Amino acid sequence: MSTNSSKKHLITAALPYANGPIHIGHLAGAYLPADIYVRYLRLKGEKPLFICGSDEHGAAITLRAKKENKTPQQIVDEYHTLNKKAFEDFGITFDIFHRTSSQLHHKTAQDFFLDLDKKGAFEVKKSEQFYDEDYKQFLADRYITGTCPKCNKEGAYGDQCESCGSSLNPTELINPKSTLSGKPPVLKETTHWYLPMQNEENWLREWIEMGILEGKKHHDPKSWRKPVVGQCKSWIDGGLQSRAMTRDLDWGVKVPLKEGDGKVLYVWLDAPIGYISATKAWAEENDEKWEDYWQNEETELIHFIGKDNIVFHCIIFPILLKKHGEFNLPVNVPANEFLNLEGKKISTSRNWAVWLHEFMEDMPDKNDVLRYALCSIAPETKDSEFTWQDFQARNNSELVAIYGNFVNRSVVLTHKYFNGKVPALKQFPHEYQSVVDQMKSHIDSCTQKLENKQFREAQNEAIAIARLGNKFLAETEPWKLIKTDEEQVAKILNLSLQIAANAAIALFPFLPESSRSLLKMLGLEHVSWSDLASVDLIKGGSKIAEAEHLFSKIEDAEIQKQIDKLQAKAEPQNKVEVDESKIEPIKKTIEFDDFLKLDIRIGTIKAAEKMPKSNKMLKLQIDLGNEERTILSGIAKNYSPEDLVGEQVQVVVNLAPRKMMGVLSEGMVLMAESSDETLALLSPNKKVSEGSKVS
Ligand code: B3M
Ligand code: ZN
Repeated sequence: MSTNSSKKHLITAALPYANGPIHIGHLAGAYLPADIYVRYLRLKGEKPLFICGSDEHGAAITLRAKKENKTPQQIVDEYHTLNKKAFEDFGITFDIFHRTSSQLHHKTAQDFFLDLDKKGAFEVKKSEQFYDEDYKQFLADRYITGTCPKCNKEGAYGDQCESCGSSLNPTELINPKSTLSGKPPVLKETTHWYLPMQNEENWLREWIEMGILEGKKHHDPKSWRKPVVGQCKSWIDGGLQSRAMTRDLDWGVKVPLKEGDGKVLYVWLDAPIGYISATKAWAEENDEKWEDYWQNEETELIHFIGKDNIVFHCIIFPILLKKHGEFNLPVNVPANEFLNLEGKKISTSRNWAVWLHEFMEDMPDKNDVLRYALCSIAPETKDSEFTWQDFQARNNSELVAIYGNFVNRSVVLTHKYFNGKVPALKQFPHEYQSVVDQMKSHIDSCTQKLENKQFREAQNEAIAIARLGNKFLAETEPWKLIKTDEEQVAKILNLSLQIAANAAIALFPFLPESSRSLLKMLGLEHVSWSDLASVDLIKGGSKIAEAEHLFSKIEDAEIQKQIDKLQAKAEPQNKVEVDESKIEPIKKTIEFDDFLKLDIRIGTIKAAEKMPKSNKMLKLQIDLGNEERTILSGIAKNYSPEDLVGEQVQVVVNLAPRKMMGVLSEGMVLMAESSDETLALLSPNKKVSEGSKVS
């Protein structure tokens, strides 16, 4: 059977932002499934082109640079190198890992933009946007923070609230502030190039719902994942709108028009074009034609991404490609859902993540195991969860106890009974036909699942081959039989080794390193997917190498260390960034006697209410043990009255009473004020009796 076809495949995996390292969520979301698929295609004899690179523009990069006091170029250089290595370490076999800061990319993106502009694809419109007067610049959405209008949490970004996940417009934020000056921004007029997406609704719907493009069958819409189609439909149903394709920013691909001076292309216009420029760079290096991949209708374009990128790959980029007119649209966009970690959402800012480069330092020989564990829980149809315990169990009870054990027994026994020579058989041992049938059925399912891009189930079918072999050995017990029936043992071991070879090939896309070791052990070098299901892969009489352990057990202590590390390095949920410029200078030194003049006591808040006509003041009734006092406190923005009842607080009780807003306030409640003006009450860290002295 020849599985080689003339069809070309262009496989892309989302270009990661070069503003931070890669974590397991990224790997499970896009890179691992893409790599599994590409390895499968290569084994079938196809020559897929596997493209990726760093996304080096956008406000995510400039913000990071500002935070670290570096230039954007320094940031992208640093993370491009780190991430490229992480992908190599985990066996992600891109044909090229390019960069969007390269000249070739800038030129490609500018030409693309100019082409669309000439075709009249854009509307040039003036609008009012937020501007920082101190810094004299327009503010990218990410540069504006404020209170989320949907969930009321502070710190929402101009484009999205990370607390509730809503996408926002910067003008919707309550109390918007520029992250540059910290001041409220002003609205100022600016010009941008907009893509009127509302005009594209009809063909998009036809393309996504029916797989029809320009009257022709383009792809099978049933092959698309339901959540992907669902998200696209709900975008279209919600009404597509014009979206600005340019930004006022100085980091990015410059708008190649005189009127666009000082502006750059929107990062979501520039980044997907990165797939095209990466293809060009690869073609130049390899003496190939990039057009074969983008402009030949026979080529299948597939984008592997995470679910947060669906609209860009299924709506915006396809519109751009179609407007250009000479490019293929993707035949599938197998987006994954999210991977959670130990019960929580993975969060870069809170350092709740397993970073690939750190994993590699801690467990340098477990890269295949991580691939296996992540594929076992791949979030293909719904969010899933990684736990260290599950990782350990997958290793110890599946890879070590089943696959490793089966291979080891087969190889060791062949050495013990037959001097490492594969016993030659005169004919196939028909008494074991059912085992071979079962193996074939796992192989067929595995192939089917791979074709359908159901990698989690495909891996299950592949490991089932090893499980079958392990069971076969356990049931036939050649170690007992050897005393009485050497000929039968020869048959058993021959078949075991053939099953092991099949497992190695079927598992190759998932566990490339261990498969390579096993194939080497069995003396097989060049294998292909079409070799599968054969029980004559290793020739009788050929010599196999000594057994080597493919996997090793992971002890509890090692897992506990990882769990502790995760907890220890995690930032508290509500950590407030330190803004040094706002830390007040320390006041003049005082004498101890001056300090003793203060009488500070612990009191319990018995009642709290808002002061009429004030959004700052609360009126508190505080029990000080031997008396109750009324005290006004300016904490209404940070606490609601009902949250305060029962709280213990520190009160300066000998402060002269003051009349405020018509109420006599008899003391002062102490609190901390953080540099972002958040107020926090200073409660004792365990309950004490009312009236306790603070000293
Ligand atoms: N860099 C977003 C992300 O990393 C973006 C993907 C670009 S793909 C063209 O999630
Ligand atoms: Zn929100």
